[in-house]
Amino acid sequence: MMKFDILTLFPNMFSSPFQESILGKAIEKGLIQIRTINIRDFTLDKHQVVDDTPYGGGQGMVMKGEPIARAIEWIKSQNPSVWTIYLTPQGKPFNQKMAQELSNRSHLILLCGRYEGIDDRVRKLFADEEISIGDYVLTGGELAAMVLMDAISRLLPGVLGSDRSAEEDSFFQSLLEYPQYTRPPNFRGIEVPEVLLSGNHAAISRWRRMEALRRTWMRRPDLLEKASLSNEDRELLKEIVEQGRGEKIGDGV
Ligand code: 4F9
Repeated sequence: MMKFDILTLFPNMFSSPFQESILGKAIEKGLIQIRTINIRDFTLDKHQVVDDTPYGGGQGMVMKGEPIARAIEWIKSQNPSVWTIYLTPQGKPFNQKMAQELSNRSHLILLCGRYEGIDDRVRKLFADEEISIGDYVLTGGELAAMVLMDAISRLLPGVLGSDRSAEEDSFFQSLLEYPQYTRPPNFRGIEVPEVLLSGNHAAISRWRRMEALRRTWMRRPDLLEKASLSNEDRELLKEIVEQGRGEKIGDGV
């Protein structure tokens, strides 16, 4: 069971996304628990002020440290070993390996900033880890927190159907996915590759590995540098390179 505590000024942003589909089921089954905590509830002043002007001047507002600190301390009083993540463009770029590592924890705090960010002292004191989901600026960390929760939750035992094999996942790790087809066999003049209808599982596996390598070579050659390739993979890749990079995205591959 994974517990997510989301610290946000906008808890309502989290109400619908996790009631749907696979994650909704995961909550029903008790595999994940999502609690939203409104940072404003941890202010001490009459007007519940959560932000203030930046020292040194400049655009916008900065989230005050005290309400965030008090909210995190309240959670830590329930579980001292909770792991606190701050979502920020200045953080470490999120990837599948980080999702896997985080899925081994049992309790995460996802701290979502708004405005021009949070007082740097509360980040320094309380953030165990800072994560970015990409090089762009959002209106706040909330959508980034949702991305993390989705990527982590689907890795937890029982969340996806049992037909998804962890072995297959690791076999294709750091490669792009091979193309998928379903009925009909001819769709608007394009046939399903014959091998997929052959029932020859060894041939199908080889074809899928080949097409995963081909797509990765064509679209994300940077991923191949880090991929752990077998000798057979290297043979397949040689074939692909000899066939040429050929078509671009949108040309049908
Ligand atoms: C957080 C952007 C994580 C990318 C937080 C504005 C953010 C973000 N990854 N943007 N607040």
